[in-house]
Amino acid sequence: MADFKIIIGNKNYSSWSFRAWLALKATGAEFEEEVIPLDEKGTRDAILRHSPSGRVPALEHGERTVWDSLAICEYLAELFPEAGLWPAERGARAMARAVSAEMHSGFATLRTAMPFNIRASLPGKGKGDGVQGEINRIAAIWRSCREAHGGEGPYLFGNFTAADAMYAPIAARFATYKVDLDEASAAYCAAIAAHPAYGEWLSEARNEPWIIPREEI
Ligand SMILES: N[C@@H](CCC(=O)N[C@@H](CS)C(=O)NCC(=O)O)C(=O)O
Repeated sequence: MADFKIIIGNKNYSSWSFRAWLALKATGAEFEEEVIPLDEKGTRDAILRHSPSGRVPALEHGERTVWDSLAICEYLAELFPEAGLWPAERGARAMARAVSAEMHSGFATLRTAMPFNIRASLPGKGKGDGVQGEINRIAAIWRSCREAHGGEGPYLFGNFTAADAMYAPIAARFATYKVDLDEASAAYCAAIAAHPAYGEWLSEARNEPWIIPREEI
């Protein structure tokens, strides 16, 4: 039996689950996963059996449960320092934490206007008030991380880190809504799209049977 179990929502719709799952994949640890279909009659009780917040993702490690995507990234970074979930250099690490926290606490306008939906193709949709400003801020974050710390690697801080796990679902949203991006941001999205774990999640998302009508715009 694997040491870890991650409790997640539908792969097609749950962007917070995607973040924690990517971080867990980056550790190379074996894990089990349980998908709890969201927005069904029994969803809340099913989640509460694992996660006291009533939200997914949650990570079970023996008797311990860690909930919330960013807390899971921090927990895994402590357990698996060799996975490099945070950059080794202090300045880069501070920036990686800052941009991850900015993602975790922000971009509500974009996330509402452009629901996470892997299967959908909605070019040009989801452009409400304030959305372009948030897209611009995300692109600026990506450019500044890459310029300051990208080095030889294709990700925000060169190698794949928790910051990439936090922003990968944004790259997926930009693909769903075919958002126009500057060259550097488009190259970053292409690097994320080529990441094997990202591809694995997307293909599993496409094969899920559940449809959540309120997430379909
Ligand atoms: N801040 C939390 C947000 C988690 C969250 O909102 N998860 C959604 C799914 S993406 C959820 O569990 N919703 C509960 C529900 O739909 O019943 C995190 O980063 O993990």
